[in-house]
Amino acid sequence: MTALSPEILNTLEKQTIELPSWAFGNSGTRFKVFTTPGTPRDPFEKVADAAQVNALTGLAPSVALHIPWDLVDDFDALRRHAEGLGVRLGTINSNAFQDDDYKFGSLTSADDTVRRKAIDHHLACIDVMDATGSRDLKIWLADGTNYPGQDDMRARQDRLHESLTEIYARLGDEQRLVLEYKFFEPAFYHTDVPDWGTSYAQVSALGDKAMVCLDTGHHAPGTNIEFIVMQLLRLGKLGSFDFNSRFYADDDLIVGAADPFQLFRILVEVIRGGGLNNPDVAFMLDQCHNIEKKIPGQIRSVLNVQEMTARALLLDGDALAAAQKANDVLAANAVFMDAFQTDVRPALAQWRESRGLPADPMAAYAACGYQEKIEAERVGGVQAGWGA
Ligand code: AOS
Ligand code: ZN
Ligand code: ZN
Repeated sequence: MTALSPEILNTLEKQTIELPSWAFGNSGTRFKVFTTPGTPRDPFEKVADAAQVNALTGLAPSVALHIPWDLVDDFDALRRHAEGLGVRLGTINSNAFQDDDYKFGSLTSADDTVRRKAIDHHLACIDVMDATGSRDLKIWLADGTNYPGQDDMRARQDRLHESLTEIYARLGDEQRLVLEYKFFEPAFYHTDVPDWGTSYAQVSALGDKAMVCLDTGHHAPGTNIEFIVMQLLRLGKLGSFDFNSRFYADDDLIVGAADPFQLFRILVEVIRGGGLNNPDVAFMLDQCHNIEKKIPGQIRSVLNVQEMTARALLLDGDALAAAQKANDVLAANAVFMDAFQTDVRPALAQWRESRGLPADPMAAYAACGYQEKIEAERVGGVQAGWGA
């Protein structure tokens, strides 16, 4: 069995991954949303499910909320509910994409009334952050156009800057804004924040409290994502990750499921760039479990991140640097692949047990009775996005 050094275990012990509330709701594609027995009926139940993931893995102490999907009358009550279950409320995700008003744009809209509405929504999200104690406001925009000539791309970029400036000004000293980019969907011709460069340009124009959010599913196929990770860390502007995996587009599948090697390569650059366990670089999941059970889906996800982090920490930096210096291409690649191909699962299982956690959190969840309980108790769970 490959041993993990005390130094590596010490690093792994500090790792935290934020869970998205919407991962616990029903979801699907535009063809069909399947319902899953036991699906949460409100944000309190989503938080309770997220707390299960944390209890069994020790990896997920916070839950991201989506507004208005997770709007409640009393955010202080939701905060106390979370804390009572050993988790806290994390990033607040805004939503300027589900109203008819936003058909032609939100923060980029040429219609002042619509743009005002979108800005006000973000200001309201910051009010929520004040109540929940959240640090980050995550902005993902569906803004874009479908046809060449449909709108003036440059004017939209200018209006985006003006809108973000107003939102940024409302942030408290300890709060941040992270701007997520995505190369297409729902807009098919141009998207107003399509790539890391645009996000970087926009957040750089705002100030230190504005950072880039990198969703691993938001790039064209074949993109070298670890290069972007390296560059954003180098520039001090990588604020957060939305982890998931994809085969084709923004599939939002379990992180590490489609391409474990890519996850390894990303984590190598995170470690290289000082982004691991760095509070400036938030690790979050952005996934949907369309056909699998949601709680074990999230457990599998955080374990995948932990496992690949352990493998990346095993990379022999000295041997790699020596091979690189000697321009020994094959030796450098062999050092890299040795770390990737090391099975750390038995060592991680043993380590979990030594910390009072289940050696196999998936099996522990299946045996604990929680799934049966929620399936019996909860009737009429809600779809991710359109719930209470
Ligand atoms: C959309 O594609 C993005 O990944 C966002 O992070 C979005 O807010 C999230 O998927 C919830 O819908
Ligand atoms: Zn995302
Ligand atoms: Zn996405």
